[in-house]
Amino acid sequence: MNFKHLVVALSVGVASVAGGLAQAQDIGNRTIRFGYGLNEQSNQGRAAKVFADEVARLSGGKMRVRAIGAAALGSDVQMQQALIGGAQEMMVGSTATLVGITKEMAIWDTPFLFNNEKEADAILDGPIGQKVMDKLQEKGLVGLVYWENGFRNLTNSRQPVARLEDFSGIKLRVMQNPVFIDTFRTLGADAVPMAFSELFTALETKAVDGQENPFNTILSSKFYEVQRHLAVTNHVYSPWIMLVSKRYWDRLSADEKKVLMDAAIKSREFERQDTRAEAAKALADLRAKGMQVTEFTPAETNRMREKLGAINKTIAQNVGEDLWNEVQAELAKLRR
Ligand code: TK8
Repeated sequence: MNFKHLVVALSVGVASVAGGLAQAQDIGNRTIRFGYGLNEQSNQGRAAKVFADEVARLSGGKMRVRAIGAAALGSDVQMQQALIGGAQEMMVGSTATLVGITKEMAIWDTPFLFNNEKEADAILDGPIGQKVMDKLQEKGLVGLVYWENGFRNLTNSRQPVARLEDFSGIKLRVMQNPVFIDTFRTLGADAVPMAFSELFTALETKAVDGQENPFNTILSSKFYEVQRHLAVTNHVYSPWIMLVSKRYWDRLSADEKKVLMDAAIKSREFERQDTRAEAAKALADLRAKGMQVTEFTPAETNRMREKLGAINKTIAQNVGEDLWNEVQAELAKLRR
C-alpha cells in the first residue's frame, strides 16, 4: 500500500468512527435543555430534578438534562415555540397554554371536569389522554407524560370570595386560554390573559387583583406576599405535560427515546406523590403565612358549577363532540 492509499484507508476509518461519535455527540450526547415556569423549590422544580437525575442514571451519564426553571428560557408559550422550531429540546408546562397549538387540549380546562385525582389519573394516563397528547405530533411536539399541577383555587387582594356574586369586580389574571377567559367572565370577573412569568409583578403592582392556581403554586411562588384572600374553589383540575421537540425526538435512537420515556414515567410517579403530599399541608401553610381563607359551601359550589355549565357546549364544539362524549362516557363509567 502506498502512502496515498494508507491516508485514504486511515481517513475512511477515522471518518466512520468520527461519524458515529459525531452523531452520538450531536444528538444523544447533546445537553437537553428542559425548561419550566416555576422556581427550583417548587413541586415542578423537584420533579424536574428527578427527571434529570434519572436520565443520567439510565443512560450511564451519556445523556444529560439541564433543568432550567423560573421561566429563564421563556414563558410556556415561548418555550413551546422554541421546541417546535428545534431551538430547545424539552419543557414541562400547563396543558392550558397549548390550546392555541392543539385545540383538543382545552378538554382538560372544562370547569369541574374531574371530581378527584383518581379520575384525573385514570383519564390522563388512559387511551383518551394519550390520544389528545398524540395530536401534538403534527404540530412539532411530542408529549411524554402528564404531571399534576392540581386543583385550582382563587386568590386576590381586594375582597373575600365565598359566593358567586363575589367574583364581580375582580381583575383576574388567567392563563392564555379561551376556556379560562370564558369561565371567569361567566363568573363575573374581569379576566385578563397573561403569562405566568409576569404574574408576580402584576399582582405586586396591582396591575391585576388576583389569580388562580393550586395551593402548591400559591405557596412556592410566594403569592401570599401580595395576595390577602384565598378562596377554596377547586374550580378545575390542571395537568402539566412534559414535551419534547419533535425535531429533536426524531433524531434520537430507539434506546435514547426509551431513556427519556422511562425517566418521564419515573418523574411523573414522583411528582404526583410529592405534589399531593405538599397540597395536603399547603392550605395550613398559607393560613400560617397570613392568608384569609374562605371555603365555598357545597351549595355555593353547585351554583358556580351550574352557571359554568353554560360554557360546556362551546368547549365541546371546540374540542369536537366525539372527544367530549368519550370523556363524559369514561367519567360515567369511573363513577359507577
Ligand atoms: C407555569 C404555568 C403554571 C400555570 C399558570 O409555567 O400559568 O398559571 O398554572 O403552572 O404553567
